[in-house]
Amino acid sequence: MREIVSVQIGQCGNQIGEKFWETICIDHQIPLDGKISQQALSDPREDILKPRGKYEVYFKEIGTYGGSEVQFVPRSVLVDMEPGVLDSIRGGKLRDLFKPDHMLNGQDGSCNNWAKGYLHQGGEYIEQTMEIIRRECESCDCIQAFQLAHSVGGGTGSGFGSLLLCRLYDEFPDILLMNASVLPSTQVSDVVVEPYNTILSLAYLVDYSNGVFCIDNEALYKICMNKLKVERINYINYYSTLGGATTSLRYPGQLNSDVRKLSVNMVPFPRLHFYMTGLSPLVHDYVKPYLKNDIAEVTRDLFEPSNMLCDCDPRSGRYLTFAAIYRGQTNTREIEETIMNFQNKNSSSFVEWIPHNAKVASCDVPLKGRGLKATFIANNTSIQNILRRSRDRYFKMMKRKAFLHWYTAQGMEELQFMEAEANIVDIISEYEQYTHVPVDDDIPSEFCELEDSLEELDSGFGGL
Ligand SMILES: Nc1nc2c(ncn2[C@@H]2O[C@H](COP(=O)(O)OP(=O)(O)OP(=O)(O)O)[C@@H](O)[C@H]2O)c(=O)[nH]1
Ligand SMILES: [Mg+2]
Repeated sequence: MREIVSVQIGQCGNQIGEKFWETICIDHQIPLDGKISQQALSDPREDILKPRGKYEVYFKEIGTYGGSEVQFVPRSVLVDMEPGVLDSIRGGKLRDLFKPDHMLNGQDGSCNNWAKGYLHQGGEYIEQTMEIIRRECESCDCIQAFQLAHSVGGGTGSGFGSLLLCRLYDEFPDILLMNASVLPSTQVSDVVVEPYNTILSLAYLVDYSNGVFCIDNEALYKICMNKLKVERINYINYYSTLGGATTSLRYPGQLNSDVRKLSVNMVPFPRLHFYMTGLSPLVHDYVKPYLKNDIAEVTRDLFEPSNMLCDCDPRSGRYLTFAAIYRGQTNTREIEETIMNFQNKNSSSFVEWIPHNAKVASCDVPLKGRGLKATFIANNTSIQNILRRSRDRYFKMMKRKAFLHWYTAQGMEELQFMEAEANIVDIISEYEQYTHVPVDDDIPSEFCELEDSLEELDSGFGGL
């Protein structure tokens, strides 16, 4: 079995994480308290509710006292530097699901300060967190990935999240590191120093993560206000992105894939691993009866800018690679043909130097109560617009060094800000480079030299 260990950090990480686990329980038919009686598990009747699919990816089974029940425990660690959010999880719908000693909270918080989350609070809690993670890994058969959920705008998710990412990278170099990272929007946030936290955190994501599933609050806000007419941005669940990406690991499908294969196929250059994610269908309930919900319609919507969880238009950039993962009754040939037609009609949107840049996976088991649904994961160069937006906001404050004293007081040096910013500027220009330059014009010089020397050799033989 190839397991995934989830870590959720800070307020945002834990709030979106709680929703994630609720949905994954529903998807695998595991009750929200994680308990199923032995009798129900051994009952051969189809109508008895039992876990379905490869739930072991996200859950481990523990027999409870007396052996009459089995407890399904999420492979999850919950960390926050303040007690509020974890307390509300302890008293909420999932109060009996998580292992109590996997919920670690401090009292003081990181005060929206990356430096506090990384240096001060980080130093205090990192060893305990790593110890829980090590134990969790020991209980796995063959762990495939870590999945980290956090925001980059606060102090804990960004600062402690960066430290943890770095430690996991050092200690588990063979295990994939996937981040579900929430990027800030001025529409839904009151954190003034967010631009600093974001740039510092993004620089770590560039260097240490293997894949960042970007969840942009700016896009969530627009989708919720304009499309779904709801006010809570958490209405859109991050299950849709990582749950989609891990579908093939959790259910047998027509075309198989797993997160490592996905990563190999999605990332042509190691630093360019910021994914734009999208969903289809993504409509208000009153529109649903008017949908055909067939492959053609779901696929068409999948490429729509308004279905992306990132506020950037994929048409303003080019697709390096992308993956489409379908849930529900599908036909692989039809999916492939539909996608190929779209690519042929919009060929300028796809880089021509990666000939097979689409990865498609499908799973016949639908999400409970849903029709056909698809998740889109794209490595599109327009993601640079989000990075640019973050950098511009950072630059305005940094020009006057506003609020910088909060960071230097924690022991940070200005140089660290400069280095992080330079890293982001570099990655923006790397994405920019692949937006415009046709690669034919850009043949590396060593190839040109090789061609010249072959020609010389040719003419030398001619003279003999
Ligand atoms: N999408 C989404 N964004 C959230 C949520 N909660 C907070 N955020 C965003 O996260 C950023 C603030 O980070 P938090 O996660 O609250 O901060 P934290 O990691 O707990 O760090 P500190 O509280 O500063 O120690 C802002 O950009 C918020 O808009 C949530 O439940 N969903
Ligand atoms: Mg917090």
